[in-house]
Amino acid sequence: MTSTRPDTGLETAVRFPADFLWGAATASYQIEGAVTADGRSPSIWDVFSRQPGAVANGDTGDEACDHYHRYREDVAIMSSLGLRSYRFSVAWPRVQPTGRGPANQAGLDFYKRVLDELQNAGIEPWVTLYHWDLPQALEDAGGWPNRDTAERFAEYAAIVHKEFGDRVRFWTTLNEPWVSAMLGYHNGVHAPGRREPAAALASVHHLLLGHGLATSALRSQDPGATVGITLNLAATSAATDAPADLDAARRIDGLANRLYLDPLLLGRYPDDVVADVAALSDFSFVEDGDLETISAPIDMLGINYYTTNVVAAPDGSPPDPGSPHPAAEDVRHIGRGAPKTAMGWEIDPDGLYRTLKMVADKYPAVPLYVTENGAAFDDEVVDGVVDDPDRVAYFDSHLRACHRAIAAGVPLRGYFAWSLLDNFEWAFGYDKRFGLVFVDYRTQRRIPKTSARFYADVIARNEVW
Ligand code: IFM
Repeated sequence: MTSTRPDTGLETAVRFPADFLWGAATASYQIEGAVTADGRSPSIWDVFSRQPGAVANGDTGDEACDHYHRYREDVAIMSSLGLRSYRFSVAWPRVQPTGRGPANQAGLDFYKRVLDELQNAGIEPWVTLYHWDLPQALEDAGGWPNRDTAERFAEYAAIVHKEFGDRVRFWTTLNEPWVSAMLGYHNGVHAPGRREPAAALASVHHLLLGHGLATSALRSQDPGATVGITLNLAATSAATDAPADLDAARRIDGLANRLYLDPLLLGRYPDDVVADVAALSDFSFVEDGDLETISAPIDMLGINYYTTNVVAAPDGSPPDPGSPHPAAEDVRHIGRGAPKTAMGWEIDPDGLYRTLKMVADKYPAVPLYVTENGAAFDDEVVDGVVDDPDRVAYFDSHLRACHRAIAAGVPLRGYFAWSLLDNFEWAFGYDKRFGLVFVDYRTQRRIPKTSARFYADVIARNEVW
């Protein structure tokens, strides 16, 4: 067959269900550029990325992959890979520049053009409504720690859905609320760069409330829409069976996974996590009826998976000032000694299996999608070619983990590679490349990597062989 099969020693072909949805994902600020075009206002990332030292090399999303102007070429690439679905996010500051009030038609029109192109290519669009580019005007009014932002998000969601609801079946409200809350408001390594633990916890609630309110707005406009949310989840285990290590794992699992899964799928915040953070917040931001709104049934849950957490009890060393975990900055994060990606993240395909299984076993049944999975490596162009065997092996092993999960009864319905293109990797700027397709940022030339051919083969065959 083709030459892209990695030499993993795992030569058993694993076939996916016939209707498995194969896709790739991107996000608006990471690829679009054109940050002042057609009435778009600044987002928190436009402002944050200009703060000295906030982003590697002082990079910004000003140009990014210039997808705003090159979307036709990009959809043609998707077509050549045989993608069945494309998951992208809509930039709130294009649609509602001040975060409230009437829509900016010119901003909506850009996404209409993208949808036209996808429709012509027969690629199913999957819209994420919020992938971190909050209009700066809303941050100036308090940002996610402010309850009104949840209401504003639902209003914006309704505008986007009213415009595109006839053409878009899959709707993700939020991408990775943990990142928005904890990196944005607790350790401040993401926009808006605040280091306010209590505000971070309020943000968690208002993000989830925004999800619930938006879900209800979408449903009232179209009861047939497929609506869900995407969480970044990571199976978390203790370094040893010592009770103190097990308790450290409980704390991090609580903050990283259960603080989101429990309210969304069980309708309550986990008591142990609320107790762990009691010195920071009394959760008085939770109002009557909020948890009913947050836990209204969803049609699917998106899971973004990159790596796992292995943790150990505090050992008396100073707490990590950069920790994203409020009231758990003293927990130690231990490596397993596995190979790492260029992000320094250990490669643990079995962790994807465990994460999917954990959700399927512990929570009421809901169709699952891996809405992001992928790896950054230090790619190079040699003679016009980008050969990325490490990324091919990463996809191969993680897809096999997905297949194992399906075989074990997990209702996994689709998989989206992160990312279609190399792009703006937030605080790491353009240094980290996650794409199936290499982007030369000087010329905007796109070069599909070996992993793109591998993934295209997987899709065409509906199997990893
Ligand atoms: O690039 C990000 C994406 O925006 C959200 N999920 C994780 C990716 C890799 O860090």
